[in-house]
Amino acid sequence: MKKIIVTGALGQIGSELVEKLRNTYGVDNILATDIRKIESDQGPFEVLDVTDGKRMHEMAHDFGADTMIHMAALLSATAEKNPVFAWNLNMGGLMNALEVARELNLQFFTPSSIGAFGPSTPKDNTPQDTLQRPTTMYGVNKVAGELLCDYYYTRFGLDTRGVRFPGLISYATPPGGGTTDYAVDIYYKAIEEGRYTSYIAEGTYMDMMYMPDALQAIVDLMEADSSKLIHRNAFNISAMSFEPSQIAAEIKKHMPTFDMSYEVDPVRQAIADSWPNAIDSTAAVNEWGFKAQYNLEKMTIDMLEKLQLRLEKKIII
Ligand code: AKB
Repeated sequence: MKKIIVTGALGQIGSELVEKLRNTYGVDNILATDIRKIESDQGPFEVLDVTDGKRMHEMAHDFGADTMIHMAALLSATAEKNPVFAWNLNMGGLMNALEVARELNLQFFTPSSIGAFGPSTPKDNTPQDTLQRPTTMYGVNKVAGELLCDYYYTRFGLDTRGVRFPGLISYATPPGGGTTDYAVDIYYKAIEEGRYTSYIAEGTYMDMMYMPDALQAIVDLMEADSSKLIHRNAFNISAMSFEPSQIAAEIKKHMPTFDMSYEVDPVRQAIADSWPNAIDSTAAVNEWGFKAQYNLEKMTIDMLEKLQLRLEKKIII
């Protein structure tokens, strides 16, 4: 049975991941940590600033962890607003986490992103191994992080693993500061106001995934047979690729009066334009059996139903 310490546990992925890990491995085997304090504890929780490596070491040691899942990081749009802070948090936090994992010999997971690609990367069917010259601070952090995780594996034999997440869509925890967040906001606004103004331009394709598939991918990769992993870190994974008018059309099937207009934000549009249209997940499929259950149609049905209930306060994960 694994004993896992999770950083960034109150973030968009972290909050749902902790729930899934507790259901999978048992409540007492998951230590959730975050820089913010949780309102109601559902299991072991500690306040942790990931730039404090000493405290991170103490917590992982005292908990008896054998695994670390390092999620704490700034997303693309926020990182662009404050690049120095983003470097210090994203890279400083990752270095601390890798060092703690090395010192305590923990299995290690951290996510990369489609943000690790840049304008010179092939846009369609983007290969697993390809040109990576991102033009954002977030992208620079992600490429450096991928390389660092590879380095800790080859240099120290640390069992590092990771994926390149696309935009993640969830009804449970709102995202914060990402470029792909429009694909979450649109569902909230559709239910609350019946209309949405997209900050991403029509025709801008990006990879996306529904949160249940993202969480399952983390568990599957961490459980995968190590000898089968050729890449280990930064596996391309995607469940769908769409542009704003396609998600709007899908919502309209269930809410015929829904209306979408555009007011493009040049900063987030430039980031989106530098990312692929659709990445190739073949390496993840072949090396550890990655499979997504949700496409745009199935996700939209689930998202509208669950979000409606949530906004009416009938359901909270
Ligand atoms: C973002 O938009 O910054 C993230 C990502 C794709 O990494 N959702």
